[in-house]
Amino acid sequence: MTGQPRARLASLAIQLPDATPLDVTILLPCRNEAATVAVCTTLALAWIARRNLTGEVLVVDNASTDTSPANARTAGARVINEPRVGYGNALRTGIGSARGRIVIMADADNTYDLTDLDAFYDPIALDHTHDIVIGDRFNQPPARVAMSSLHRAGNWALSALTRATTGTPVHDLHCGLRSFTRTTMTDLPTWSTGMEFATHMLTHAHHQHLRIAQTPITLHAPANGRRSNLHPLRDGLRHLATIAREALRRRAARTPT
Ligand SMILES: Nc1nc2c(ncn2[C@@H]2O[C@H](COP(=O)(O)OP(=O)(O)O)[C@@H](O)[C@H]2O)c(=O)[nH]1
Ligand SMILES: [Mg+2]
Repeated sequence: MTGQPRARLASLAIQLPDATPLDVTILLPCRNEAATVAVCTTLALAWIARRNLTGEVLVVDNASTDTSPANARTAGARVINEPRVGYGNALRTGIGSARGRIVIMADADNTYDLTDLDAFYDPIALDHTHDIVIGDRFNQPPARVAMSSLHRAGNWALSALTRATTGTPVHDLHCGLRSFTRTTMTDLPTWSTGMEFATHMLTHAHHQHLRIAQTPITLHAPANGRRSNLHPLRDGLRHLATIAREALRRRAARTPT
């Protein structure tokens, strides 16, 4: 080997720590979750270690006014900031920055079980049977689902409407625990900036003929006094607008020109 290529290799090696792809990124959008973001980070890192994977926990903070970013960093997360508020903005930025080949996204409120994420990793990374896995919180008696009747009814109705109008075969369309191959979401159009991102990601996946798996999960109650960032009326309307937009897109794609 001549001196020249060796020098080039050496400079590549210096950049390696940031550029090396990892097996998995656990992506946590976070807005004022100081009480729980550290425990979520710790549990997710423990799962990565137990599975012997290379991975990271990536927290995308959106103008939190509490100590969320510092708590997450102390627990071992990589923390980035997205100045534009919104669940969709945060997740899109996180997907763009993720180093993992597989991305598993969850809430930073410790309502999803991060101790065992096998069902969100294996079908995509090991079995190669699916491209995206979505949790199903309704695969158990309603009394065990830690969700208000209003949220449950809204979720059920919007999920049913999405299935009927866009063909997306998902029971629990708003579940925040999901996984996918990172590259399948990098071309997701950017208009879904808020909670409607949850619907958009899945209609997009269906449109792209991605193989979607659903797996039953348990939703735990949030910490005492925590209020959801979900605004039923505003976010319900945004989901409805997304469904209409995606249904029209499906119709246009089917109509011969
Ligand atoms: N970065 C960021 N995260 C958000 C925003 N809104 C909600 N989140 C986070 O997204 C996740 C889902 O929000 P959450 O309030 O739990 O919604 P719910 O599960 O439907 O009640 C949580 O981890 C929030 O901290 C936002 O505007 N920006
Ligand atoms: Mg939540």
